Amino acid sequence: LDLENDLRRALARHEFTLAYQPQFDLATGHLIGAEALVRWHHPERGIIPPDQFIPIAEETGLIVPLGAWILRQACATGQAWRDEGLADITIAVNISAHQVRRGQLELTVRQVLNETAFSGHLLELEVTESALMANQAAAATTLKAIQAMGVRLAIDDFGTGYSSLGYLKRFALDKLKIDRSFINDLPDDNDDAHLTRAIIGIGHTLDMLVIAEGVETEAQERFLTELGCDQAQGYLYARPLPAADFRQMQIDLK
Ligand code: G
Ligand code: G
Ligand code: MN
Ligand code: NA
Repeated sequence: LDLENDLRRALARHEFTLAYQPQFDLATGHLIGAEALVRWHHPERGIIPPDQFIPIAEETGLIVPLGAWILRQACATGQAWRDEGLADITIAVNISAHQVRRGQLELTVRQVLNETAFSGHLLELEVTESALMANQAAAATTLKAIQAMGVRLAIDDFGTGYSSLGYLKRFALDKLKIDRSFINDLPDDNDDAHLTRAIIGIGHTLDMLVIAEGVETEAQERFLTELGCDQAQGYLYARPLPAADFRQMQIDLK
């Protein structure tokens, strides 16, 4: 079992692909974005989910070149869809704490936007609470510079980290993603219903858009719409799709 060595070779061997999960505006029903999610097609083991190799990539530092590849691939794909005349949508890319800390992120984002001609205004970076907490001063500088390119920042898995609410004020984040653990038992679970309402209130108080992840049922969708949640993503709409399937979905929705 040597995933680490395999991981080192995987980039050069083009074993990674991105899947795209659609995001919808709850008020209009319009497709507004896609979250890019990495997949590893291992030659012997088949598809390895990111939960099993992202942690290794983080420990070994391989997340830096892998993360740059993911960002470039996502922006290039987004630009290819624009070149085809498909409607503008946001492309959301997950960023590890390690990528923020290593400090090359600002340069990488700048280079990728230049190389791909993708508009910074259509790019969203999803960071976790731990990425923001790790080195607050440095992270704030890096992320502010990235926002100056028009790129939006989303706080991912909100409500599951250790952090205080102070960082929400400190970082002027653009979007809040409610973790799917809060969504799962809606609308019946009273605690989750109240927490979700409160989280939406926090997001809106700080001028953030709020998106719910892991939306699986129409009852959840209805409840979130009533609470004024802005956007939703989840199996109710679609699983993460290969790029070709996502493109076809865009054409079908046109
Ligand atoms: O893709 P899945 O549907 O299995 O994602 C599992 C987890 O892996 C997600 O919660 C996410 O945090 C992480 N992940 C998926 N794609 C990426 C990626 O491109 N970069 C990083 N850093 N994490 C990712
Ligand atoms: O941590 P992050 O939010 O980036 O993770 C996204 C993960 O959530 C991916 O593993 C994706 O496959 C998964 N996911 C997306 N929609 C749903 C859903 O409706 N239900 C469940 N259980 N998982 C989902
Ligand atoms: Mn995410
Ligand atoms: Na998430």
